[in-house]
Amino acid sequence: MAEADIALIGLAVMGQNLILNMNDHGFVVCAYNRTVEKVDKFLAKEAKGTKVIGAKSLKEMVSKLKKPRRVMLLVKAGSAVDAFIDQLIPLLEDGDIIIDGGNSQYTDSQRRAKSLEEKKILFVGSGVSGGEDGARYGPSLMPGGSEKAWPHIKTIFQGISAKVNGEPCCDWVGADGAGHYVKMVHNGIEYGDMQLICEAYHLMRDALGMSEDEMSGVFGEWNKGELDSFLIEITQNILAYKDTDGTPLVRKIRDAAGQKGTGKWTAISSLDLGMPVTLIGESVFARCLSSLKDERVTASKSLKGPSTTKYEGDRKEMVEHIRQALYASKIISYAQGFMLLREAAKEYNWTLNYGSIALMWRGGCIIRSVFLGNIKEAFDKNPGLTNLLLDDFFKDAIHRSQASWRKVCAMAVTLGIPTPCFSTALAFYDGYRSGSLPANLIQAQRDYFGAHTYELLSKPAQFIHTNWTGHGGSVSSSTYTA
Ligand code: 2AM
Repeated sequence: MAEADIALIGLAVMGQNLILNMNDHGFVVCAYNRTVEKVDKFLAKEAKGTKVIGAKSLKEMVSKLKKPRRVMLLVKAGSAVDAFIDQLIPLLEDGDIIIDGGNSQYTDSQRRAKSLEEKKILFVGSGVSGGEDGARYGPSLMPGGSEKAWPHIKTIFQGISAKVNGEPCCDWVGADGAGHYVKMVHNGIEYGDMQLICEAYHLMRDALGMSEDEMSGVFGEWNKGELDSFLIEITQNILAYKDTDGTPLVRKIRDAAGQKGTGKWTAISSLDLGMPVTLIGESVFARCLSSLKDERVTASKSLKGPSTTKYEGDRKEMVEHIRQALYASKIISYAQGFMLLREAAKEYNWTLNYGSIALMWRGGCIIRSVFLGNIKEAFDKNPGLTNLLLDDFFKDAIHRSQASWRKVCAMAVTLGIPTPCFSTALAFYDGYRSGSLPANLIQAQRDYFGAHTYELLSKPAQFIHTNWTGHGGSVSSSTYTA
């Protein structure tokens, strides 16, 4: 009997929690897993007393679904997704929907959407963020793909997603891989936010000599203002957390950061599209540098820095400067993230609604913050906004905080404490607001050694070659574009 609203394949914790979330919202879910025993286990334990049903084969699962059939995959990204899609195709009919809610690369979603649409099956690649808790009680959902699928999944998706002031943190993102692309940029921004918090922590710890409890208090204060966000909140809690011996646990954790790749993908995409998303790039490299722990320990014994890392001025004032530096850098990071989204939309023919993307990130996900509400307002006010920095709210905020931001970067450089993201954000800001950069000299150098030509300020779009040395030819290189 066709009784289930949706099937969900993949009973790891994210899948299980999404099923229970859907059940809470009145949807009947049919659960399936490659290792079929997990279905019975789930029904007998976590899903006991719910309306969730199970299936022992894909055929049985499909037979239990209302039409058009909705099948959501929450399995390991990569070949497992393709394997399930291949098995599902012969079991599905025209207009049925396959949703991939895993951590897939957007390029895979682009490929899958195209090949499934050729088979008249609708494909949705959806970003799902918020971790286990989000999946259970309200994730941020970023669905993209075959737009015809949206009316059939909208009620379920917006029903189970996080809400902010009653508005769902889920909306249609765009065609083919747009959902997974937006999720990827979300993760890149998450890398940046985390690194910015770490730089603030590093300065407070090493330059200001603050204890974990003191720093926890500072993050608690920051969380009451414009930096109010999930990541600041958990940082407050982490710093306050004591190990069994009463000392802060964070102090004992090896300072070598792991990564799963989504930050790196964002950086790669920004290089591919020629967008200066410098803060996310630096945050990925900061993790890479941290993971060279043994090399760093060796180097620390021979490479000298300034004689002290201690700041001698007013600590309380400097804490406020650091807060402002963090806020300004965060504005730059999001401005860069949205620059990347805009360029990707152009490249891949997506119609992205930037205000609605900000709302999707406003709740449910790891980067959720009050700040994203301000971004949504900026795009609501002006959907054609070319850069977040040009919005009055953010422009004023940067103007207010930039003196502090410069002080913090100067202090970090003087004391030899690395702040790659604070610093790159400031360098970007100063570059972006420069009508004149020294790239005229780069053009001259390129023309000098490679006859790559240049344009004159007075004659843009006319490419000229100069014979700089008096020898060599006056023939320009027109094919060399590296
Ligand atoms: P399993 O329980 O049978 O291992 C997270 O790992 C989820 O992805 C699990 O539901 C897991 O199924 C599934 N999974 C991982 N690799 C898979 C593969 N190659 N084929 C099918 N499912 C896979």
